[in-house]
Amino acid sequence: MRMIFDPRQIAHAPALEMHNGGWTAHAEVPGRAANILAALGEASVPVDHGLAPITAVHDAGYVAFLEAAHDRWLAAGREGDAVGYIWPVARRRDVPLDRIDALLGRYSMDAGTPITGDTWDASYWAAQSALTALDAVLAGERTAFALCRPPGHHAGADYLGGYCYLNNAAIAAQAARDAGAERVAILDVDYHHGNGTQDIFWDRDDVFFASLHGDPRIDYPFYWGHADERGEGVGDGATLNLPLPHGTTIAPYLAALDQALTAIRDFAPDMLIVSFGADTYEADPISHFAIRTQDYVEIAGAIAKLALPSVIVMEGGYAVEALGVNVAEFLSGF
Ligand code: OKP
Ligand code: ZN
Repeated sequence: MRMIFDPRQIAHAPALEMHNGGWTAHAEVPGRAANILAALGEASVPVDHGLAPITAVHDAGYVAFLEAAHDRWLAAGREGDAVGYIWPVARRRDVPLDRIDALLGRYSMDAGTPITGDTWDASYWAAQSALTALDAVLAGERTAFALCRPPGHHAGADYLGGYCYLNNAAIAAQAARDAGAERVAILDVDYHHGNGTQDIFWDRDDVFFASLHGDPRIDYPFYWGHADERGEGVGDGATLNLPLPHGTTIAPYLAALDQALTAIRDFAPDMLIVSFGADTYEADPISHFAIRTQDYVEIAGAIAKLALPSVIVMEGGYAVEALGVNVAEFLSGF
């Protein structure tokens, strides 16, 4: 199976995230990619597809902000990573935003996703990795794996959050549409709900979004991912959310997965994008399911039975020592 990764995805290393009222060491560390690479062996570097497929999904103002944010932060006399501290909950939408702090609030959803001097490059090349994995599948390979880091599924058209800056899965899905796939399904099996992906395709009927995740009544990202969210307008019914309780083991997980796979079969897509997070793992430090290493083969095997051309995009997974093995198990199931 083709694996895509760019070394420029490593340098992004935010120091701290806001956690339980204080700043703690950031969970989305460069060692995640190193551990996966060590388990997989060879990965090839992505082809540069430029900005167009990124701005086909993301707001141009947001992309310009993301690219310039850390320079503006430094120009404002700050040091370290750029993070917002005020969010436009009841905002004036007509006031042009000038201060970096105002922009950070406008274009972010949490304080867990700092922008470093290396964030733009890492995010850009993670997106290019997803696009290059898509190329392989469009050229006839059954499955390709994009080792995306930073992850993407929490990033919306005009916001960052949840360790995510550019939505790699959404960018690949849109690029698949633009390359001629008429219907694309995204299956999100990260522990957390893929709110950014859901938002991006919320009112569309050409991209189906299905997600299994920790119940947002008790888990991040709280404001999305509830079972009654089904899409809107022509997109009504093209979103499927399957929230699951803490402690979910493989049997109930596979039962929920079966529901998602049935819905995807009914949608009859030409292409599948899998947002894969290994943070469903029993020993993940920030998540609460009980999936074991050997279970990933079974999960992947069930997905592979769809027999669709599939692009697998890396999302979360924070038990760093076990991450590479869990990813390798998942990919072997394909
Ligand atoms: C990213 B991905 C703060 C918790 C914030 C953010 C989780 C982001 C997960 N106490 N957690 O979906 O793996
Ligand atoms: Zn996650």
